[in-house]
Amino acid sequence: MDNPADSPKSLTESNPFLPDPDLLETLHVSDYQTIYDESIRDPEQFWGKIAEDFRWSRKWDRVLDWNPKTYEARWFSGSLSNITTNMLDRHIDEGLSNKVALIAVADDGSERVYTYGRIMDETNRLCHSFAEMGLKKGDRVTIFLPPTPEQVISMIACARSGLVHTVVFSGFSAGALKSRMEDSEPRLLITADCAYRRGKRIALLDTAREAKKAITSLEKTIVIRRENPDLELETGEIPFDSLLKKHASSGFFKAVDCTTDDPLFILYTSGTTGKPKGIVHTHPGYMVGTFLTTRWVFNIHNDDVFFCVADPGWITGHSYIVYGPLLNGATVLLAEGSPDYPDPGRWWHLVEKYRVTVFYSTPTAIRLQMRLGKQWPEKYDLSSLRLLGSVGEPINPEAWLWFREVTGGRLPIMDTWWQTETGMHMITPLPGVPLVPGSATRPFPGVVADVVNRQGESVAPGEAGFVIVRQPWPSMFRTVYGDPERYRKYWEEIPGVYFSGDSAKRDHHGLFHMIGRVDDVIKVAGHRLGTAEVESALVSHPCVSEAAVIGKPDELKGEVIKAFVILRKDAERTPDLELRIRQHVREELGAIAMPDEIEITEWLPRTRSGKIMRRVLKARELGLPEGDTSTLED
Ligand code: 6R9
Repeated sequence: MDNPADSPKSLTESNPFLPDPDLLETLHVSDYQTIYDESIRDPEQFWGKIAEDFRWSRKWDRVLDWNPKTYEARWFSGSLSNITTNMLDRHIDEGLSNKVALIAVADDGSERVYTYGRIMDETNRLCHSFAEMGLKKGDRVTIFLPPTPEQVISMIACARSGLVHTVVFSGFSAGALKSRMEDSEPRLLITADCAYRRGKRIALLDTAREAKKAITSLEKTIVIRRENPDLELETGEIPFDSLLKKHASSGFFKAVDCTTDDPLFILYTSGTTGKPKGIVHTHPGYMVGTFLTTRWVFNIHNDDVFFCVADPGWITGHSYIVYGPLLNGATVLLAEGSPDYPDPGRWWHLVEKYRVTVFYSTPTAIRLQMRLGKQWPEKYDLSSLRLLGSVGEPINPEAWLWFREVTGGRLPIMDTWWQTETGMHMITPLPGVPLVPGSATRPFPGVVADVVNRQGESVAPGEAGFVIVRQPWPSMFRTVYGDPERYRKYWEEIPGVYFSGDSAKRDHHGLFHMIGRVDDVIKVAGHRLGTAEVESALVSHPCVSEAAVIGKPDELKGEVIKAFVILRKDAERTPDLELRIRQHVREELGAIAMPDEIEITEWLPRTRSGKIMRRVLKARELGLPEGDTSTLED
């Protein structure tokens, strides 16, 4: 389909989807433009007003203390707070103790239900255990768990104790877990004996044990025993259940006060170098940003049941399973497992069973459902749904339209563009605005985003450019852990503005149409990977001497990985060599990073200084013009 941004008569003029009249009556924000204009006239006043509604141990001196030289943004500077006070204490004091906070459905369909009161209770017990272990504010804790209540509670307990969690997606391999721990130097690791996927047991503890061998900072490991409650543990490993039992009557644990500089978490994400970067978020700004975006974008009210299909191991799960929804006092559905197990109706079944009102999914998942067929959603009663969301990669209009059609044909879809670094939605519709399939529409209030050229000037409508943000926003990342230089790079690419790494077009109505990354980041099924990471996994295979990786468009996953490798002279070329190399990447990084295709080659295009030109490989692969190749060596 042509990009609507290409034609002056855009879809907005011809055929936007207007909100349902019933929906309009329930909106928190009924007039986007007025609120947006107001928010931009004085962003500090705008965000300050939102922050007034939170509990603070000490209020801020300044809403924003911005240093344009170092790009350091200290939101709510001078304040003392803890995000969990606003997720738990506040709601419980307001009588929500018995309200369901979390419904967790495991791979086998078994369910566990947690009220706000129960989350508070288990969080407190865990906080007492952390204190007993001598953990102190600022210490790092690695959480390597499947999407389960224990994962959520571990995150919250760290936050409440002033500890810095670094959640590692449970699908990662020992190598990926190890490198993340080497960088963050945790004192504690929290893991489980196993995860489950499609009825299969995944030996998580073996992976964790393999990874932690070399981590000298690590003192203890807490293990959740899901399969065998009597599983024998090794020295330094403590069963989670024994800690909960031990502190059953230790009582309330007061949340540790945090300043604007105290990290809440580090989350590793891929960049252009081989080493993942530890994106650091802090309490007060992240709290205000995720609270408001959850509330306004998803139009959250007291009776909402919010289902986000991400894993809390990614930023989407941090912001829109754990922090944002619980700050809003909502009920969250957390699902382990896969969308097509035990059958392709799994998610629709969960929507029906738990009367889900807001369903936040990904383009790849929607396209997968399209492939599996309409008969699956049609089997279920989806009438509880009020609103849909999409995240992680550009959504093609066909998938957008299908998602809307199978859910009743009336629901608004919020195509939310944002990143690990931004912490919160940045470019996204609000439920009352006219929608155009495939467009993330406009910036969220308080966010000054634009599409620009290399000089930072806005490009003309219909022209592609870089997506940037001109002013700080509350839940922006504060630094790259241990690498402030890498943080500054985001602001130096085009001096003074935040450079996202994405390209987009704006149409004649100012709507954003996202295109994709302009750097060496690939999004495979919405998972963020760096070409360099995959390349270094490839060259660690004994048969591979050099490798280059590109993202190749794919109908289902958006992009898949294609790797070009040069073999070592002495490599034995067995028929299964490609497969073995692919398996090797899986072992090094995890299944999500496994290349779809390996092409063995004798030659890779390089600049005269020896850098591999992936751009040229990609152009050749796709049969596109190669662009400027003047730096290409002979
Ligand atoms: C939240 C998340 C960030 C990258 C981002 C962009 C892509 C995310 C998108 C989207 C088009 C959307 N992306 N949402 N592209 N439309 N609605 O995915 O964070 O894993 O850090 O990835 O994802 O390319 O730069 P993260």
